[in-house]
Amino acid sequence: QPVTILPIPFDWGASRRGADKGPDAVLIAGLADRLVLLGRKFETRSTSYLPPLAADRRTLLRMKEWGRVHAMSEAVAKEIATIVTTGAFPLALGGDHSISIGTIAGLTQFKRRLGVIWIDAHADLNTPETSPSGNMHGMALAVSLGLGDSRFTGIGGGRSPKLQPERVVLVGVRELDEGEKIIIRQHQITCFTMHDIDRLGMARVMDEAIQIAARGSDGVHVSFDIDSIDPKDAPGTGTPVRGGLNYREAHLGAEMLYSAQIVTSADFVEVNPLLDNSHLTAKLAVELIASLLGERIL
Ligand code: DIR
Ligand code: MN
Ligand code: MN
Ligand code: MN
Repeated sequence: QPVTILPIPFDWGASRRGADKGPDAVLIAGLADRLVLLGRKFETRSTSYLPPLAADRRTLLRMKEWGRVHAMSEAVAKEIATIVTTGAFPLALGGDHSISIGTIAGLTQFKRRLGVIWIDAHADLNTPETSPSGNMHGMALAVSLGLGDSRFTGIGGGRSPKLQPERVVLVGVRELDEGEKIIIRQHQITCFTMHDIDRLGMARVMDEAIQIAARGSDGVHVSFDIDSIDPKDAPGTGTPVRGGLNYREAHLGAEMLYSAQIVTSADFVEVNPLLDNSHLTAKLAVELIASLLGERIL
């Protein structure tokens, strides 16, 4: 299956600037060469589908830059839907994690029972009411579950919620806001924290995550926030949290996802090259994408 890379240079869902340089950083770090080595056919879309976001000044204390996030999300949903109709594997390069509002809205126009594996230090389950920051990248998964402002839960047309909580799995979580803990309990969302990974090991956690996301689903979307990985290995990200996945745990997860043959689309988000002179983080993203798409040690 060919891969279509969709660069989404957008950082208004986060408080620090620079994640909009993520797609370029990942492409410069050699993503295309890596896919050629893998023998995967691919194309890279231009960013001309994005409307002129700079002119949009609509903002609210509890939903910062919502005008720009909204315009981006609608454009991304449309573009992802187009990619799905071509039969290609959509690979979205963020951008901050608010881009997943659009990717999931686009995918679920076709996949009504989409499973999601959300690999992240955070849960991104805030609503405007629970968010301490007002940053919309912290609301992306909530929006996809139909929680929050209707201008966002309805992105991409009609149906909300886009996702069913029983097919959503969080992996790598270690920093939750109080309101997010309540939402996880209320909706019984499966959440494998770093504590679980320490106790059970990454292999067991991924086996269970794959089962839960794939059960009864018509596709599985992997939304990979690079801040899930320990800041020692992924320093270039806007909200680093100590105690994350190590290099091999992250690869094992990606390799197991490929082996399971369930993944139908992916996002790689929150790579911020302005915070990483070493360029280590973008390189790591390339390696993980390769593992997710079938690269093997032997
Ligand atoms: C925090 C941080 N929970 C918020 N979220 C981040 O602002 O809602 N998500 N950084 O990736
Ligand atoms: Mn910027
Ligand atoms: Mn995130
Ligand atoms: Mn995060």
